[in-house]
Parts: sequence; structure tokens; C-alpha cells
Amino acid sequence: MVRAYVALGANLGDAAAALRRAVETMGKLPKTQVLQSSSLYKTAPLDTDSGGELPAPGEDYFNAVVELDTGLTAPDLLTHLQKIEQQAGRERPYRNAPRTLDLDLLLYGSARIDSVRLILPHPRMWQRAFVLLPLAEIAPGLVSSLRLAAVEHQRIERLSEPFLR
Ligand code: PH2
Ligand code: MG
Ligand code: MG
Repeated sequence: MVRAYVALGANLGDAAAALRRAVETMGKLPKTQVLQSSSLYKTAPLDTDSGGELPAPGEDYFNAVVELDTGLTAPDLLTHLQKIEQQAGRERPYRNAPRTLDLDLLLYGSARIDSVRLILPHPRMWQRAFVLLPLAEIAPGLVSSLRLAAVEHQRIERLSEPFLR
């Protein structure tokens, strides 16, 4: 079994419900358990291609991160995550477009992968408060205070409601 971390995001439709459903569905994937989920966060939409500095179109996002234990390979896990996105009505009209559900594989054990389909660790995760704050909540050892300080200007609000299950 490998410890993996997945970032969830959505800003179209009932985004909070989409995230909740996605956590449930991930728990039912073959050879996979959800060990922990962060709180739910409300975050400013960012164009993360620009280093996370520029606003992106659309509503605020709901974001969260979950910790999985999985016997799936990283490419198989990615395939399952993409299927869950599609079942949630994901469309990709343009880059960074508002979306009903985005599931990004952040870390898969200590794997370092650089293929066309999958890069691990996720190459932009360190620029994103909407990834680092929820990740630090469930895996504080993975996110240094220096990393957190680098994104502290990005708008993010932790919603008080608990998230998992
Ligand atoms: N995802 C993006 C681009 N910008 N901004 C926020 N706040 N949350 C996201 O999940 C997000 C984003 C690309 O996947
Ligand atoms: Mg993404
Ligand atoms: Mg994605």
C-alpha cells in the first residue's frame, strides 16, 4: 500500500457537495481507503500558471485535500480520478476554466515521475495556498513553514464544518 495525497477543487454548481461525493467515491475505489480529509476551504480563483499571483475567472473555489492508502499504481489511480471528474460533469473548455470537479494527484509515496500524463510530485502544488493549507492540516510534516509563508498572501478561508463523511 502507498500513501497518496489528492487535492480536490470545484467552483461550478454545488461545489461543496461535489467534493463530499468525490471523497465518498474515492473511498470505494479498488484497493483504496481514505485515511484522512482536511477541512473544506473557500479560496480565491487563481491563475496558477502565472505563479499563483493572478486572479482567474469564475466564482470562489471550494478546496480540500485527502490522504489515501492505495494498492493501485499511480497511473491507475490517476485514471480512476479522471473518471470521477468525468462523472461529475467535468468539461475542459480552456485552461483554468471553472469546473464542477478537479482531482489532482499531489504525491504518491515518494514517487518521482515525469511522464507526459503524470508528473509527481505535482509541479505546481508549492505555489498554491489552496493545496498547502489543507495538506498541512492532515500531514504537517510534509509542508514546511517556509512553504506556507510563500503563499500567505493568497486568500483562503477555512470553513468550520468538518468535512470527512
Ligand atoms: N485550480 C486551478 C486553477 N486555480 N484556484 C483555486 N482557488 N482553487 C483551485 O482548485 C484552482 C484554482 C487549476 O486546477
Ligand atoms: Mg488542478
Ligand atoms: Mg486537474
